[in-house]
Amino acid sequence: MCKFNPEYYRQKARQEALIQRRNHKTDFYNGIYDRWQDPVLTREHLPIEWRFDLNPATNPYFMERLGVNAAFNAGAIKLNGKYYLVARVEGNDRKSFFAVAESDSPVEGFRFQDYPVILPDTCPEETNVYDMRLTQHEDGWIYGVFCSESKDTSNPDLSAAVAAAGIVRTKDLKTWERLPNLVTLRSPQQRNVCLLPEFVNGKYAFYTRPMDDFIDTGSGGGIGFGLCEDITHPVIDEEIITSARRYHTITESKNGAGATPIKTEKGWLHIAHGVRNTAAGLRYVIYVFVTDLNEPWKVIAEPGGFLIAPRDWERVGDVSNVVFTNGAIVDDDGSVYIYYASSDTRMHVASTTVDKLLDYAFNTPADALRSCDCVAQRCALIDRNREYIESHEE
Ligand code: M1P
Repeated sequence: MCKFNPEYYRQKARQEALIQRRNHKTDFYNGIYDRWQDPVLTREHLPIEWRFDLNPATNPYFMERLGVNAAFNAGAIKLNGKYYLVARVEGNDRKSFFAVAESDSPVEGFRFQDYPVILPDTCPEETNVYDMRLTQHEDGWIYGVFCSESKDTSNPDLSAAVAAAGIVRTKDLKTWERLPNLVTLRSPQQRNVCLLPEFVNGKYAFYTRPMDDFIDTGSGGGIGFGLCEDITHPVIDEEIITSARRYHTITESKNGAGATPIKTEKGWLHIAHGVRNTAAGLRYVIYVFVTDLNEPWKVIAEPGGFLIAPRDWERVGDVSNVVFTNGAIVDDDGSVYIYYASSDTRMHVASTTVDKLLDYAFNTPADALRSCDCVAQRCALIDRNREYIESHEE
């Protein structure tokens, strides 16, 4: 009998071509960031051995035995010169898990490691895990904060669930120590929680997302901020709202922390997500705000509108009309790579620089909140441009 099914070689070759494909900037232009043509991770990047039984004796038809539906919402970190994405991989069975992909390049060539992340199974009620944010903390650990989802056993509704923030830590992205889930005394549920890389007043500082419910944030007013004394018994009492939800803006339905905040000379740069409702369902976009370096709960700049919204084929996927980020990498030369998923299906990259993002954050007008005032904002821009053109005419 043949050692491998011939299809194995075909699939392997296709995957190798996909991984080795060169990526290119698209001609999309807004002066703020570049969009790259090809997704950096898709379900087709998942190793063949994770999906197929390669033994022709037990798999004569070379069937996919454990299918993978999507690879998306990846945390990101650069370590020892390599770019790492810790992706949310979703099996055909709807359960998500984490898997590390690495590359020498920030925009192409990501290859999954040999095995998925093995999380210590310390939480028997946990059904699903997803959306890890990675923080290289000044205490020397790399923390991964993610959503830990369980069935709400107090609610007879079959779909009722509870979201909490799970915490792991590692030094090498290979061995992971699980810590207890974060307890937020004043919020029943949490998702999109992210750890700041530095202590604040000697404490661990988290951006949170207080929620009354699993999907709806309810009375949760936006992205929260809270301090915790001991990360091995993580408890947050008070949560202060930083970037607030607002009526008729991109954050009306909800918002949430995205990539781990980037420290800059002007403040902590946040690349977060905002959600509004539409007749076609929720629409997720990515936006920016900056918080004060010394008081990181205080927003000091928040440009109006979105930074990245779903475009073209990004609009379509398992949960359409969604772009979502939980990872970005800053390189030594100030380049920023924003890793974002489209429609809960695949991962893309957009590239920019810290300088451009700060210029964008501090010089883009804030949301004027009313059409009338938005028109005034736009007319002011037109006036300034007309003046500029007139004064520079030959
Ligand atoms: O389906 C869109 C996103 O929905 C959730 O985000 P939020 O809690 O802000 O609604 C998350 O489950 C995320 O994984 C998902 O991409």
